[in-house]
Amino acid sequence: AQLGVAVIGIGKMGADHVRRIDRVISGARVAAVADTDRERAESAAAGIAGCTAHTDPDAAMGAPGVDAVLIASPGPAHEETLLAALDRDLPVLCEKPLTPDTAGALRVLEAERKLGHRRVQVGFMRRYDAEYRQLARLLRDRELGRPLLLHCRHRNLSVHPYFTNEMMISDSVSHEFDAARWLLGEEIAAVRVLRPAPSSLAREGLSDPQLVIFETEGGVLVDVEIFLNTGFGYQVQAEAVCERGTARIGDEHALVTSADGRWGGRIAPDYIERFAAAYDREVQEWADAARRGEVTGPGVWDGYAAVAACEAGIEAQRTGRRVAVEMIERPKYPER
Ligand code: ISE
Repeated sequence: AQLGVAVIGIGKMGADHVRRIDRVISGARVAAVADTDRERAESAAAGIAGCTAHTDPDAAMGAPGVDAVLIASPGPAHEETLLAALDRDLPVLCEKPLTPDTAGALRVLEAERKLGHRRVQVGFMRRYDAEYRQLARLLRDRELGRPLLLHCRHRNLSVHPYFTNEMMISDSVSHEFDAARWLLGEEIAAVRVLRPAPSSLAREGLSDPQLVIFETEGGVLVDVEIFLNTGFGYQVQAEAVCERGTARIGDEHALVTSADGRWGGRIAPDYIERFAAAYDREVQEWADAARRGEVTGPGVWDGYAAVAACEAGIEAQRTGRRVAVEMIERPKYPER
């Protein structure tokens, strides 16, 4: 039988996931949608056979045919929906951030631990990107020796005027925190933030770009250029510097044209396009695992670790100091 998914939050990401579950992946269908804006929910449900529209996430989770939940609402709304989903023992795919702060993340961690099995996956889609996977394998197998440095560039075409300095860490750099933990297999120990004189193209008050530098427990240094108003496109790049060589991803060399005395290629405008294949694979693997009663992707612990690093990052941004990441000891946790 197909996995009936309730999609909570029909913003940019939620709408894309509805399309993906409806038309791209196999073995799953959209059984319900919820959005605080009723019209949005109704227009998302229209045309999908058997899909009901709701304004209340809990009503969507309880709707007929719902076996799993995909949470794509704004971060501050995640905790309540996560706890309700765990209460119903439903498999969850939750977009990042897991929660806005570590206190909330720990409550989710505790609820899942009490349930006795893993149910929640966090939407760190870079783990499903083909190039990231190649880099992860190379680093894990120590093909170029031990990693020493990781240089990251994370650039957006533009962001909404409501984007804050804090969100540059919690919404954007959270991906590098997770990617670094996953690529290097180590927790993050401390974070620093440096800010150049901002671009005049960023809105007043937004310190764009910023340089976020962090250390892993094993002493690898990671630097992240976070630049959200580039005006030219969406770029996510990483270069690992290892003892015997370097490895680099995200250079977009897919198609290079030569014409009119110039050579060049296209830059994706946003994450929806840049990570389309990664999202497809992420949601397909999540749904396949959910049908077997398993979670195979990044879980609550990974979500918590990223939130803890973000908290330190925001403090470092505010104070200009090096801030240590504080985390609880990893609890004994069910494997599946
Ligand atoms: C957005 O929320 C994302 O998750 C994107 O991957 C990131 O590039 C962007 O900066 C965030 O706002």
